[in-house]
Amino acid sequence: MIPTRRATLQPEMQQAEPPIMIVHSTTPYNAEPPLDRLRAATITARRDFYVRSHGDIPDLAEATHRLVVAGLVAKPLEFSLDALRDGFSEVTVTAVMQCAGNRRADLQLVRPTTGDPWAPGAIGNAAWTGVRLADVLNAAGASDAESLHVAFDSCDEVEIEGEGRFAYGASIPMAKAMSPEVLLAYAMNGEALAPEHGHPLRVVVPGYAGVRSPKWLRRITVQDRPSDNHMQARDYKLVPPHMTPETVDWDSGFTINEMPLNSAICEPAAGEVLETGHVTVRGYAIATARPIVRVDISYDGGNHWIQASLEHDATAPWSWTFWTAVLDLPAGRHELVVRAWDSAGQTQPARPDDTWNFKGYLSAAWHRVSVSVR
Ligand SMILES: Nc1nc2c(c(=O)[nH]1)N[C@H]1C(S)=C(S)[C@@H](COP(=O)(O)O)O[C@H]1N2
Ligand SMILES: [Mo]
Repeated sequence: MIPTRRATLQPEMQQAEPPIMIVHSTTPYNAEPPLDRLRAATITARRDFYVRSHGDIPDLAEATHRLVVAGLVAKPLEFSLDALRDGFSEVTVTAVMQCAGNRRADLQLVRPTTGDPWAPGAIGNAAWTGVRLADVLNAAGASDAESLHVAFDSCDEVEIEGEGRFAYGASIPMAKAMSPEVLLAYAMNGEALAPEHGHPLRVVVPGYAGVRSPKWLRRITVQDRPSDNHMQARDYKLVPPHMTPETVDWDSGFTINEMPLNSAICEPAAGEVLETGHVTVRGYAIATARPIVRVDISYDGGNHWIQASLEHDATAPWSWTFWTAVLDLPAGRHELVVRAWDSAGQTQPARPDDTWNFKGYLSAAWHRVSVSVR
């Protein structure tokens, strides 16, 4: 048994400035920052970084932790953290981590779904430091055949009704595993990984849903099929809208890997009462594998649009785009709306109704915030 602890009660998790989080559950610990905190800096500080955990946070000692690399490899390997650091070149990749359930609350306005009602805060951007997964796989003599999968096993235990208790696991296709941005990370924003983010070692798969970035990593297996872990096989798939928890056929769903184009208004907050005059609207936009080229803001529910100014670090392709628009709003109620465009001319669906699914995944419709001006 791995010793576990309650995330919210641990003294080592307490920080100088106490975090102000919206806590969806304490056991397991699931929390997201208020949106003005999320928009405060392009690199999200630990105190403002969402936490998505399916079980208790394991208490792992870096000195005794080991990573096993096995399966379809010429030479199975085992590493301590020091051996990983000494054996491979260290790289830092700035990348967004985002939950497939980010913005689920909007889908729940259409019809109920399972899962926590995440606002647009189940996302954060960090500078992840570690070694390339590809380098470790190559050291083990893994084949890079495109039909292979790289499976990960973690130290935390998850309990699911009807499934019992099992260790968290997931997998990614070999082609992504061999991509240079995919890391085995031991640091986040220049500090050792925090317990809630996977200390001492996690996977970071930029562009993919957070579920494919296992925390508290203990084993990598190269295999000819995706992981058979519950998280990979019977969860985190997009299923058609007619399916329910009772009728779901997981094999007909598609695995959520790359995340869709999305954007959200972080300021002003929903329901905010503003003074007449200039109103600064701020938020984020995110695309996968393509840049955000335009962000439109509407002040009247989507009839008229203006273009926001964009802030993106061209050297950080896996980072998000912050945007800002200044509006001049007369007195009254206004529905602010955002939609982003990527360089392939794709944009977000207008209504959450069009993408509703009972798990509440990939909520990416135009984000709407109602405010009043007096
Ligand atoms: N071992 C393990 N890894 C995990 C999870 C988990 O519960 N256990 N949750 C996943 C999910 S669904 C998400 S969205 C991200 C969240 O990462 P964060 O808590 O560091 O923000 O971790 C992923 N990795
Ligand atoms: Mo997630």
